[in-house]
Amino acid sequence: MTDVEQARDPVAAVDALVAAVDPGLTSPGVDSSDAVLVTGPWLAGTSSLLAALRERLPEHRFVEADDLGPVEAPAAVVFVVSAVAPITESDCALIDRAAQHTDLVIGAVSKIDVHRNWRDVLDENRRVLAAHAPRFADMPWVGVAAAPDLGETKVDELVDLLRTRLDDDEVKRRNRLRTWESRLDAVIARYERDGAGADRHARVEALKERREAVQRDRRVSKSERTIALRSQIQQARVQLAYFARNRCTSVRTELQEDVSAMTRRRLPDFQAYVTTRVGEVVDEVEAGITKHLGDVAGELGLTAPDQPPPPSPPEVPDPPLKSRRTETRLMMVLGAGFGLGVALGVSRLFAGLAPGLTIAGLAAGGVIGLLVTVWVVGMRGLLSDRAVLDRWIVEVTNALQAVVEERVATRVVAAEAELTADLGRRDEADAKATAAQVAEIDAELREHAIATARAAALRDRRLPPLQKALETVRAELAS
Ligand SMILES: Nc1nc2c(ncn2[C@@H]2O[C@H](COP(=O)(O)OP(=O)(O)OP(=O)(O)O)[C@@H](O)[C@H]2O)c(=O)[nH]1
Ligand SMILES: [Mg+2]
Repeated sequence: MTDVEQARDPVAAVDALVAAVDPGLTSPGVDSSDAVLVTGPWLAGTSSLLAALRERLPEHRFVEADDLGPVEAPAAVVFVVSAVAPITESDCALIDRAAQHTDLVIGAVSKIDVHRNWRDVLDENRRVLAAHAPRFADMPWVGVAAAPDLGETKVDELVDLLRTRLDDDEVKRRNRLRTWESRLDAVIARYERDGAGADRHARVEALKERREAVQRDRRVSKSERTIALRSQIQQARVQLAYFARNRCTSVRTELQEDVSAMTRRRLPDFQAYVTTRVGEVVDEVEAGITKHLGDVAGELGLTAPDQPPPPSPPEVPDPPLKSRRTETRLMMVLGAGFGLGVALGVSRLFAGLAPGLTIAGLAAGGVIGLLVTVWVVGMRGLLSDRAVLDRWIVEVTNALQAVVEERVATRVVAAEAELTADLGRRDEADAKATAAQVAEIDAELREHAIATARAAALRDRRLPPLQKALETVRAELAS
């Protein structure tokens, strides 16, 4: 484009001005269009005014916000607000957005046919907007009635204003300057945001928190598991010892009951029976230990400890029944004496009652005396055997108790060692997993830091020319 053409085209002139500051800035990325944007808050009367303007100025294109292209800068913005009340903060945000690429903004207070005090509202609107942004301090304001309940439409002032301003080259120039201003503002803000890592801030914070949480969880679970293992082992020790003692006590009671009802016939098999019962108790306690330790391991998520070879039950010695020779002989003598006494008594009784039966009496006395002797000796022997067996049972069960208690102690100690080792292995695996997780988080944090540093470098490089361009544009707008 030649200088002459540039002088004729105000848009090209402004673009050239900016490019002179920074040759990289060739276009603001927004096209200057000839459309007039008519917009305003809800129910302000926008559509009515738009229709009226289309009728009065058919040579111009009027659009509502939805009809405007995304990169289209309108030639003018008519901001419609109802005369019913002054504008609010949200209306200010609306006008900011509508007029971001356009310098020519005209305020239109609508429905002035029904609101007599519309001039007060208009003054208040002017004041509020001027306070909101200095660029709106000098904007023109008009009153309109595009769809009055009675009488004619009143849009003449607005129509005249648009007619004179829309063809003004100075207005076009200022519109383009305004487009550049808002674009440069946005680009600078973006560089600053990226350079400060604002968009990454939330993610970085979340990552740091996760890192912290991962490490804390690991520490807590490690110490929790160690404490749990210790207390479970302690409990196992106490409960299993109690269980073993209990089994011994009940088997002793059971066997002692058997002894107190002992007969001669059962006597020979009794030792074998006791040996079987002792073996059963040893097996029961062994099974109890295995189950309890398996449960402990299961509860802690560890492998159940290995089962050692079954224990050998304690030796059951012979009951000391045979060593009663002297006592037996003594019993024989006493029993014989007792029998002789009975025999004499019986034969005397016969002789006294019937002297003819003396011989028969003698014989009967002898037989009865012999029977009594045998019975007394036998009874005495059985009672003494029972007492011996009772003591023997106590000895056997004491030995049994010592064996099973020792078994409990050994197996609990072994299980403690095994479970602790397993826990250590698991802790190590956990530590590895945690370290991998933390490393992953650290890698992402590093990436963010690098990206932010890069963005900061880019910002430092790009900001000075952009700021210079913005200053130039603002100076032009102010002049
Ligand atoms: N008295 C009077 N009423 C008007 C005037 N202009 C619009 N209205 C009424 O205001 C209401 C809204 O008018 P619209 O033109 O549809 O307003 P809008 O801003 O396009 O409304 P939305 O698109 O729904 O937000 C309608 O009931 C119109 O009749 C006016 O100048 N005088
Ligand atoms: Mg509408």
